[in-house]
Amino acid sequence: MRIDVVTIFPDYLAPLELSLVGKARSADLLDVQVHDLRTWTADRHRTVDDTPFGGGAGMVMRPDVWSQALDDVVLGPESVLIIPTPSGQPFTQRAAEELAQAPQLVFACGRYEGIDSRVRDRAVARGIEVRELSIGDYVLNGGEVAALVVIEAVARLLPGVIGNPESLVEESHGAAGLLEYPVFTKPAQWEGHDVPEVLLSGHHGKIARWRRDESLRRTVLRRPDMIAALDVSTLDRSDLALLAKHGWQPRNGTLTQELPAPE
Ligand code: JCQ
Repeated sequence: MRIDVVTIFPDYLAPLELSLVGKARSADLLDVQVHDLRTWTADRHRTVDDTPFGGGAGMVMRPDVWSQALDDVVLGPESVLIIPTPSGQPFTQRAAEELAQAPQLVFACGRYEGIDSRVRDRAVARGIEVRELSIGDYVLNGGEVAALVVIEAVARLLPGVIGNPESLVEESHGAAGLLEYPVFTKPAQWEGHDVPEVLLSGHHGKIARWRRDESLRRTVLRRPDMIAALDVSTLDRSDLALLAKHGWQPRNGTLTQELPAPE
């Protein structure tokens, strides 16, 4: 895969030299190029922004500079243009899996109040797939950190990047739709905290059941939205019994939470 990042702060992308993404690049599994948007300015001050039409605080990134940059960087009709923004669709593991199939990802990292909306419209009009993505409900100063997040989530899905691909199927936000169970390593007793006995038992059936229960319990407590999204046909009787104890009842193929009893 080829990834291009266009930004006014190329140094912000330095972590792409490190760790898993850095190794994927060294192994030629991934080609990452970071570009300074100001390369495509035409004036002496290398201006990338201007005041917003309609008034208001802050500045907006100029469409002419961005279109010059994207015309040079986007390779073809299979490329995906990603614009990190708090007003984008939520970035999820499913989105990472889709993006991992593309031959090229181009990240347009905006700053100030964002990029003139016609940059997106023009790319769409030219048949380029554009994804405006949010990595969460908070505001960053620019798209660079969000681009790092998306790149790391996608890079680890590329063939050959992770040694044991088995570890990609069991983890949180995998197909099961549940959070991961808690994990432990040696020593079995540490500072008065013991590893749960079942994990030392060698009884693989009991261990699998315990882990499943812990995943369900965690998801109930931390992410009720994920419980509501479960497909009941993927749940066994033991799952349903645990969920019932937490007030979740199957109804029409999904789960609904019973109302707390009135006083
Ligand atoms: C991404 N959650 C927050 C901020 C405007 C393209 O326009 C803008 C981009 C940003 C940077 O992205 C975020 C963000 N997901 O702040 C403002």
